[in-house]
Amino acid sequence: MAIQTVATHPIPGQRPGTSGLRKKVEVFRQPHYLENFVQSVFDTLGDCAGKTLVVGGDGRYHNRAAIQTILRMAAAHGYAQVLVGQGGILSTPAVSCVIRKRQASGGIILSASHNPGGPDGDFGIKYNIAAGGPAPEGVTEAIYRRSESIAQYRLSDAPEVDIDRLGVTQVEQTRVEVIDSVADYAELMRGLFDFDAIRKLFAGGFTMRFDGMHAVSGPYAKTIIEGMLGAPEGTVINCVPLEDFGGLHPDPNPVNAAQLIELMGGADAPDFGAASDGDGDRNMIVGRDFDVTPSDSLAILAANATLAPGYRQGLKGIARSMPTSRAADRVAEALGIPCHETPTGWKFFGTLLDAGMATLCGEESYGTGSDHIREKDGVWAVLFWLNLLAATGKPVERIVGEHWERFGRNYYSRHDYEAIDTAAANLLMADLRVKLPALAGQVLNGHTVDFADDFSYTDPVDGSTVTGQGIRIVMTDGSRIVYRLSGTGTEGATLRVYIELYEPDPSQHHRPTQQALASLIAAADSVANIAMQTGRASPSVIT
Ligand code: G16
Repeated sequence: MAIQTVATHPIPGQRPGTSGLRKKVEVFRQPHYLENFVQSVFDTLGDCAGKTLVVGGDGRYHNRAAIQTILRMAAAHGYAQVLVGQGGILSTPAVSCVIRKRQASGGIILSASHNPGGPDGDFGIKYNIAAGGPAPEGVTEAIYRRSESIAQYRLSDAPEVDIDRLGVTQVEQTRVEVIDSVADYAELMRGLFDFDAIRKLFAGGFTMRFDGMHAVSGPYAKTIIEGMLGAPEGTVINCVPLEDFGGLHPDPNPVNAAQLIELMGGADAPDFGAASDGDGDRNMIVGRDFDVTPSDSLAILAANATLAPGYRQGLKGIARSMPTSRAADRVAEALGIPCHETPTGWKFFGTLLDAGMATLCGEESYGTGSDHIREKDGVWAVLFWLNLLAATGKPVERIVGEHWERFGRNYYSRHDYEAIDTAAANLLMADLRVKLPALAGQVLNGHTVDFADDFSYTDPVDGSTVTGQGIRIVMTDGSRIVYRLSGTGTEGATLRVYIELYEPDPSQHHRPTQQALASLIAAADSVANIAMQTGRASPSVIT
């Protein structure tokens, strides 16, 4: 074994987005591409000697090859220990859990989350810090700047490590341990939820379908839901992670998880349905012929948190991303706790969780989580719902209906215009910014604008400020229209339009969502000239 130094040159465009660096697989397979980025991470971190690094991914195409490269590079940088998930598999929440439990200095996650996999799909990489969460902006920007001036990288020429076999291999001075992908995470879940009550629920004939979408959560759900909680075999479907996710799009929303939605709408629907995404940090909750919006899910978990043993002592606060509906704000108000509004990106919750200012966090993009780790957590959210169903004995639809009766309903929808021309998307946002000052006081399809701005955020813990985080038009009746460009796409630009309407009247709580939001949807289109500026008559995806 010997450590080699390889000459390289900067490759443009290695700036991490909302959640790490995501590109097409073919981009990542270019010579030096992955190595440059990993070297930039190690250079930014400084001395790695004596430290522990966690490495794992969602099992998508290129995961195994990338892990071997990272192991050789970590060994060349003097890490004392690297912990790798068996088969290269670790869900994003499991990486966060292992970093925290084993006091690692950080971790590298290989995933492009919900983006499609396979040789023609996407790949991604991100660095998580010692607290277990995604590196904050300051760190990701430093990594990017380093990638712009990189001239060499170092790696060992050691042979490949057998990552399918549990155990220890020595690579240079580094102890590489292949660990069980599920064990630490499953143990953490057992401590948070009432497993006895959930076991009784299943023993009593309660039925469920969890769709792993051939992505990373399958093994976690199988071990915990079928194994530890005794749900019958077949409860967890599509549970083997595949390099191309079996051709499915592992984005758990009613559009991409159509198979589950159809099942839940049929005569033989199980009592409860759930799905998770590529890397296991997102979740979708479905009742019989009824899907729960992520914003409502956050609010409902918050309102009922004390039913779960891990949250019995109550919540310190709630945090949600700006475009997420304000349903959680109403719960926070009733509980007398703060509700923080952050930019999109789980990384913005980290400081609030570390400082004990928030216990639960959530995003409209099917992400929910808590201070148990520093990532959003798909299986955790499903177990929380199971705990809630077991404790109340009520079906999903009733729990949600009763929540609306108590707090009012925040009708909510997101319209995505995917893969549009980047210049056109930037122009649309720039034009909107120009219009902002004149919007206050205007009446848009019956909704009076209270204020309109481009969201900026100052972190109350570390004082860091970010600007340009999305345009919001807030109405006096509590409705909102929000526009922002996605930071996770890999093709052109994706415009996201988020529409929210607050309805306090219970007699109006059961209208079709798009119908209830129609006046705001039309206003959103005309204010931004979406059809004209993007050339698209309608959104590509409505959730
Ligand atoms: C990531 C971030 C989330 C964000 C989501 C969508 O999730 O961690 O905080 O809400 O992307 O971001 P965008 O609207 O910019 O596409 P994931 O599950 O993709 O890692």
